[in-house]
Amino acid sequence: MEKEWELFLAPYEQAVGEMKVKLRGIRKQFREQNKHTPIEFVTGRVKPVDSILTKAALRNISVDRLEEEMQDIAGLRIMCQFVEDIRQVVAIIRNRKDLKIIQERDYITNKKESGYRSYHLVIEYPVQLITGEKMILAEIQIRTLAMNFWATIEHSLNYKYQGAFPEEMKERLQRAAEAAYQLDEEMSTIREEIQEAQHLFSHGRGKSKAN
Ligand code: 0O2
Repeated sequence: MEKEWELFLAPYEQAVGEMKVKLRGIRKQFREQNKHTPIEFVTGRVKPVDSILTKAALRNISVDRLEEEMQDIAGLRIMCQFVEDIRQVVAIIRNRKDLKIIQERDYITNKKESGYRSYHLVIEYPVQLITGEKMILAEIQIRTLAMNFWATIEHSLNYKYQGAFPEEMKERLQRAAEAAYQLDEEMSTIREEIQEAQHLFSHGRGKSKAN
């Protein structure tokens, strides 16, 4: 990689590294307290230079405006077991003092035409450099394991077909997205029933102890 790009991307690498530690820290705290963690796992990446250049050309972003106009050079992804966990993760992130949410895109309520579902946050995150503080834009994608399964496969097929899916493939992917949605719904129902049963059980136990 050219030295100039390496220098440009260094603060983004730092931001992604720090954010991964912090988001994994949330998961650790839930586990330590024996609570259901809304975060199953976290990944992060800095966008490769060739992807930055392709996206910049596609969106008419000039290279000297990348810092201001490309929001996902630093990208974090949070995977959750249940759809309900996503709201909880957003609420936790909203409460943090070390970053600022500047945009939210809810592709769960409003899924994309492709079938893509995820909750996106664009944040401002300050990194401390030897030259002082630098504000970095980063995108956090929050999704269930089922949404991630779909998006990962669709993304790699997209790469293969360069975004120009044959109509049949497009329809199949839309149907697969619907199946992933149904799976999330079903899992939520199962979860609710388990929670209700646990509540009844502990309530019942409490009662018999009192008697
Ligand atoms: P990468 O790093 O290859 O994932 P838009 O103008 O709506 O197209 P914008 O403004 O860039 O998009 O922001 P958006 O939609 O909030 O976020 C774009 C990112 O969301 C993409 O990044 C993907 O990671 C993900 N994404 C959005 N739509 C889809 C989709 O249909 N399928 C899949 N698999 N992922 C999607 P990039 O730029 O593709 O980069």
